Amino acid sequence: MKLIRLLFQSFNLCRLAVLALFFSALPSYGADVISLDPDGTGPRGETIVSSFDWAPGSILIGSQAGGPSPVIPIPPASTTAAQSYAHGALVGVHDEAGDPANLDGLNTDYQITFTVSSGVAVTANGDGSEVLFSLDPLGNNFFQILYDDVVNASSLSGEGYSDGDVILSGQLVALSGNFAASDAPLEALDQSSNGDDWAGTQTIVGEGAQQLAVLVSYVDKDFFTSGLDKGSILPFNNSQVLAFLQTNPSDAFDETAASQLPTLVSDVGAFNGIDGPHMLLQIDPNNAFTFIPPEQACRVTGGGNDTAGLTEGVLGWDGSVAEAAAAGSLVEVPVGRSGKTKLQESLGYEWTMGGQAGANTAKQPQPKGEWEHNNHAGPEGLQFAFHGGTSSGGPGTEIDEIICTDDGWCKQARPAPSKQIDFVGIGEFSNFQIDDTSYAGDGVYTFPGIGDVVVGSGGCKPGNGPKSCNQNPGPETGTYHWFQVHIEDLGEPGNKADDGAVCPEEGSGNNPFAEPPVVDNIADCGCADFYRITIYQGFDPMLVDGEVTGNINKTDKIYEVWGYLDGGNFQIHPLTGFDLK
Ligand SMILES: [Ca+2]
Ligand SMILES: [Ca+2]
Ligand SMILES: [Ca+2]
Ligand SMILES: [Ca+2]
Repeated sequence: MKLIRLLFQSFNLCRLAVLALFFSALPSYGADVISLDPDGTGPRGETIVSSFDWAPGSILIGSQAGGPSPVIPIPPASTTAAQSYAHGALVGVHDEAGDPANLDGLNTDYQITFTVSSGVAVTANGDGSEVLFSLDPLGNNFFQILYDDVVNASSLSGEGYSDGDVILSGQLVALSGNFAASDAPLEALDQSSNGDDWAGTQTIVGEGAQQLAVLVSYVDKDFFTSGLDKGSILPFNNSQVLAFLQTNPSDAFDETAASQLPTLVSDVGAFNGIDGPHMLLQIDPNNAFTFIPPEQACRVTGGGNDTAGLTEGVLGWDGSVAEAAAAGSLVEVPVGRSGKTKLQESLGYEWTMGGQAGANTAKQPQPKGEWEHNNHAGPEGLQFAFHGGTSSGGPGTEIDEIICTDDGWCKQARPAPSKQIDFVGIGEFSNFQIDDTSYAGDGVYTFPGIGDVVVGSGGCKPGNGPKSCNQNPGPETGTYHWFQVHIEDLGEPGNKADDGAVCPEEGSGNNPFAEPPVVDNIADCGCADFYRITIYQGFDPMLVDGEVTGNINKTDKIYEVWGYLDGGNFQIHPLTGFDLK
């Protein structure tokens, strides 16, 4: 029974300091009001709601498919992959002013409930007295809100939470928080007002708090009539306490989104939190609403294998790059002066790319990302670096618009609203080299028009001062170029295709910026991540208040390569609070 003693170590300042650091890295979410019709097509009208107040409910911590079993007791100084299951019922809302409000008929004529399950990584401190929670994307993951005109949710049996109509569904995309056991003696688990229904089962005592975010993938517009859509975020705060005082510990939980009757029977042993294999806690969640237009609800990072180019916690690009190559091809080259030609194998192209689109970076003022594409080799000696956005490109270069297509995510990737993303913007070349004569000897480059590129000054920029211009003489900017990037986030890491996967050479074919837009193609999750960049003929930029104006060419391509990644990884993510500021 060493763990009992371990669990009862007192909470100390050192652990509080760790927690403060942990919470400082969380994204924050702006709150919006929604219009809710609580009975859908029923007789009640809609009302403005700023947040949902859920009644105290139950959460079960158990084993994750493929993970260690049992997970309780949680070993000190370790991280355990677990699975959580929870449910609860709505008791009230807050109105537009943030004040408590009732919904007419709630819990008498109808009921609104939720069920949720997700993977959770549980990290215990050295003496096991406190755990930190984070989202484990490998676990099964669902969240749903249900409407039921039968009022039948039972906190003790755990039944009746999942048997209504699904009016909102989504996935948990962020989770953090803690639970700390106190040094108080064991208590009865079920101390709710109707007495002990748990036959004297005892529990450790403690409390914790969590922040969570649900990415919405479906809303029933009969209920959520405005202010919420596919791609929006539900930010939650939650408290967990032991023992149960406000409600009953539940006997059972729903294991899947399709479940209408709980099938996972709670088994906490004689001592909840000590015996296992499950652990129960009383929860008390609330959630607000963050509206995001569905077509703009995602962002992307790309780069190295380990990081996908993302600096965790900062959400900027870490500077690492992914890589790919276009296969060589046969080109006709002249032989002698007789006009004869022969087929010769070209070298193909090799390139690396990385960056992010949709998140802020530390380098203001371009708020919507940065992208870098480097062509390292090609049949005409083509080499260049191309930058869009932030100070790595010229002033005013930027990522202008981002559109996601192909709902959902591939199992091995983290929860995201979409599998494909396209973004367009303005960028600039540097370190540009191409042979004077074209590879085929016909005076025409493989990419006609690419020879007209003028590179930027590489440091002599407005705002950098005359000293920089003296050291780096040249034009303030080179030619500016409209560009488009298309990414399919399919593999994780994105450089291996599965046997039997259908991976078209030119990708899915989606192009939301085409006229008319092409958005309905579904990519195969068995493929590696896919990338295409298209760069258009340059124009001479004019900067007005830092904004690029000029005759932007969006029709004549001067460079386009595509392919499945040979190394590195793209990750499409839901927008976080960081991205919304
Ligand atoms: Ca109604
Ligand atoms: Ca029900
Ligand atoms: Ca009870
Ligand atoms: Ca990927």
